[in-house]
Amino acid sequence: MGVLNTTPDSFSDGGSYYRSGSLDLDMALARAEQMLREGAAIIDIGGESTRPGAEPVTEQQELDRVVPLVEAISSRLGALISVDTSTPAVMSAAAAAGAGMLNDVRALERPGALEAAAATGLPVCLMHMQGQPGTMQQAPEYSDVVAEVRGYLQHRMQACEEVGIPRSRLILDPGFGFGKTDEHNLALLRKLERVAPEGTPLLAGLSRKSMIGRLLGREVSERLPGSLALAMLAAQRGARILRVHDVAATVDVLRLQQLVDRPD
Ligand code: 8Y7
Repeated sequence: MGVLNTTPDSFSDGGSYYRSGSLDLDMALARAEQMLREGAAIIDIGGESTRPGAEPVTEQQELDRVVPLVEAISSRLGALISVDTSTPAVMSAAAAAGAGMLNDVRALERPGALEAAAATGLPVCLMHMQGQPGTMQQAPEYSDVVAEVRGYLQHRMQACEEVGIPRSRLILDPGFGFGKTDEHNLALLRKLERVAPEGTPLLAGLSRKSMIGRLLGREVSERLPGSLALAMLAAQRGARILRVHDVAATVDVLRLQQLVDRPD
């Protein structure tokens, strides 16, 4: 899954598709096309930055950023598009514009999100987060992070099933860096298989994250080697989808991992 951010304030590729304050559709399309050429199977499009301190967006701003891009990519490139949103109206509009999957860092907890997601009929990624984006890193606390994340995701799966989103349409994600210390993130990665019940696919987002910065002392622009190492570790522990910024490099790593780890 390649990341295509449409927010002017994303921490890793912020503003790159903005020209005098508005989204440059052609540039964003070119970037999506490049990621597909490099081997991405899914393009993840988001219109709300979850970075601490990011400007809150209105529903209309999110719609304006996301919907035209979903429309352009689905009609011109025919790619599988995931929409990173927690907003019910954006879920409905994105599905109508051709999105093939929903990615919600709030696991459909916003009022109306469960029902809106169910009505689209699309697969949904449910991510765990402790707290809210602005303050989640202040003092994350767990007694058993793996058990708590797994328990939360199981609860959300149940809530989905109750509104008619079957288990077979769900993907689970421990939410690396979302209300977690480095120790929490490391424990979740170490025990990744235990985060999801057998048979439910796992998604992992580790690309360029600040845990790499802290553990290795690296700026965002220096985090590719760390990102690749964590991508491979996650794949070896059962992650089926990796959310990444550097598609070509990650595909190389995964091709080799699969050649070595294939069942004999
Ligand atoms: C994740 C994510 C982000 C993640 C899923 C970043 C939108 C922060 N991270 N979605 N989104 N999982 N499912 O560092 O880990 O890219 S935004």
